[in-house]
Amino acid sequence: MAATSHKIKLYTSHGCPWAHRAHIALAELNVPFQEEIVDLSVPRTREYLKVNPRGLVPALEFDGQVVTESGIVAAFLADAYPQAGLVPASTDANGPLARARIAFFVDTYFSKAVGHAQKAVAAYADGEAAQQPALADFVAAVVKEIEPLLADAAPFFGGSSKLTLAEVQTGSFLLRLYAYIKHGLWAKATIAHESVTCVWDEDRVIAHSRYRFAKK
Ligand SMILES: N[C@@H](CCC(=O)N[C@@H](CS)C(=O)NCC(=O)O)C(=O)O
Repeated sequence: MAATSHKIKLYTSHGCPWAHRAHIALAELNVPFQEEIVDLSVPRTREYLKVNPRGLVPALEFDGQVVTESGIVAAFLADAYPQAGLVPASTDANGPLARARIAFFVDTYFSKAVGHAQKAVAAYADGEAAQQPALADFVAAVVKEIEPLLADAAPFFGGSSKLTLAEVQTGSFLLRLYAYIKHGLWAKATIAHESVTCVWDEDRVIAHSRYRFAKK
């Protein structure tokens, strides 16, 4: 698709982390688009169900064609505007591998880690002890599944402040994760507990991680 102007309309709800993916992508592309807020507190209108029969947000109308499912919407936008550099084209020399690495990272984050975080947050009302098992599972999944991918990520994503499709797909969930911790819905007491912090040297760990995950 050439860099001509396209008619873009995003059906969204600002509280939805999935729809948020499309907003991140569109912000990075820096293209004008029309926005329609879908009220999720009431049944979907007949008009909206014609756009997206699943009744979910986001839905993207692009030159009259509808694309749904946030991961597909974000990847579609990245492909439609290759000049934005969110992901290399599959025809680039390094493109297929970079695309595979990004897709695997995103898939791993969502299939192995996010569910545990959501489970821990869902147990918020039952107290910190009830959140512990899911929290431990989340940390274990990050250590086992995510960290090894970050170590090799730098040539493909995460190596600079420039967003790639990996951050487009995960950013809204990372925002929520940090906000849950900040506002005490998740893990705040745990990560402050002296048994947890007894061997913790934040500066040292961060310096080591910066070194380990630096662009080689
Ligand atoms: N797999 C979908 C999930 C989208 C989704 O679950 N959206 C929620 C809002 S966050 C929704 O539309 N829910 C409909 C409802 O609440 O009735 C995607 O990635 O686009």
